[in-house]
Amino acid sequence: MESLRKLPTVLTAEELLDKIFGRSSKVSGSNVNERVINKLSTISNVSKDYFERIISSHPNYNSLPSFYREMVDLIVGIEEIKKSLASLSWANSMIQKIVTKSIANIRKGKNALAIYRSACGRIASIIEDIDKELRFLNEAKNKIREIPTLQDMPTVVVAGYPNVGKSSFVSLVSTAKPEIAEYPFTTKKIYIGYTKDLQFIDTPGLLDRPLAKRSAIERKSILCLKHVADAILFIIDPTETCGYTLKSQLSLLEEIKKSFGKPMLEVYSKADLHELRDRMAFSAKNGEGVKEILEEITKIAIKTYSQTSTFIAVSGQTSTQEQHS
Ligand SMILES: Nc1nc2c(ncn2[C@@H]2O[C@H](COP(=O)(O)OP(=O)(O)OP(=O)(O)O)[C@@H](O)[C@H]2O)c(=O)[nH]1
Ligand SMILES: [Mg+2]
Repeated sequence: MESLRKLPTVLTAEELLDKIFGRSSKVSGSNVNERVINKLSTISNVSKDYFERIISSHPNYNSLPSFYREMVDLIVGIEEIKKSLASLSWANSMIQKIVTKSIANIRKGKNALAIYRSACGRIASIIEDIDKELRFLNEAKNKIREIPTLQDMPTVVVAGYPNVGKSSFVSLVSTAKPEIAEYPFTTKKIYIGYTKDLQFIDTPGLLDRPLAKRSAIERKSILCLKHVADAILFIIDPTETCGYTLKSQLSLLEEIKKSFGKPMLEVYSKADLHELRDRMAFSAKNGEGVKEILEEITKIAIKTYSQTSTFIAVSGQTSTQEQHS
């Protein structure tokens, strides 16, 4: 999502005051009145440009595709962003009013320096008042930039309990290089990798529990399963070396089948450690089964993708269903 990647850095109140007053300090004029009016105009222009640039850099969140909209809402909160932007808008209009009024008073012959000092004091306190919102928007930008941009192509979401070997599989078959470690919840964000035919999404591990109890990290996985998966590769670690029982992993599997109704391939990981072959099995250690599973999931994902992507002949344009838009 280009608009989300391009969100600008937001200055703190102190930095913004330095910027505004730094610029106005360089302004001159042929007499005191003219100089003060020029300084005030500069303050007005610099702050107006700044606030408008920040506000307009944000997209209309309600019209974003659902994956991005829900992801922003999950990791930052859309209402919070809107409230913070409204505070910036408020600060901007207050500053414009102060400047307009001050300039009018100077033109009426009132003491220019006294008016200038009072205007600067009021403007500084307005900007200090929105320090919290400015900092929030900067943090929001950092978090939002981490949301990966998805391609419109057959997409496999890899899911399962923590520590079962999801990232190991994704890093073997695709360009993604997520961290792999012998403890649960290693993966905390969404990793995207590509094969020749597929977009692979490695997700944080899920526990078998109701949605209301899920952590924000788990909810990222849920959003991928819900909005972007053409097919789900569900990885089961029957050795239980992941730290979770086979029973709870199978219970999660049933839950995901019921909740999303997406085509799914369920496979065993860590095939070097067990003999179970009633499902396809792979080993990230010795490579057994990896190629076969990749071929199978590629077939499934391509088939679903081609069925859900609808070609609309009207006006000769190609359009796709919501999940690919
Ligand atoms: N013996 C063996 N160990 C494996 C295999 N695949 C993964 N592991 C080990 O299992 C542990 C977890 O692997 P990850 O790929 O990080 O698991 P994950 O499912 O991505 O874990 P989270 O990101 O925490 O949900 C690591 O110590 C891996 O080395 C395998 O095929 N055989
Ligand atoms: Mg992982």
